[in-house]
Amino acid sequence: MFRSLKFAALFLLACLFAFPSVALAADRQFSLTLKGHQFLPKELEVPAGKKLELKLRNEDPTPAEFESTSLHREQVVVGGGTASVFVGPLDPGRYTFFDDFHPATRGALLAK
Ligand SMILES: [Cu+2]
Repeated sequence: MFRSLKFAALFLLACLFAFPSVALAADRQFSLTLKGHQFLPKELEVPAGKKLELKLRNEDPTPAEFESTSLHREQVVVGGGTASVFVGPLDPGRYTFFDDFHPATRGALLAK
């Protein structure tokens, strides 16, 4: 299939860059948007017992900090930017989070 081992090695290397091993399967990725200092959705249902990636998107022009005491996570998201937070495996339950820069902005993960 490959003309040389060298080509095969380059191909494998290209694949590694295209699909970094840290990425989780699509069914483990969940999007959380900040807009008008509100979390969308306000409550996000996720599967319990699995490692998850929360993909944060801040559509406000000001920076935000996703923070959760129960999840032990803290992640700054610049204005107009994105960031990921990895959580879990979680026990079933409700895990609240907030924007530490705008503490009235609150939401929760519902692990089922
Ligand atoms: Cu903080």
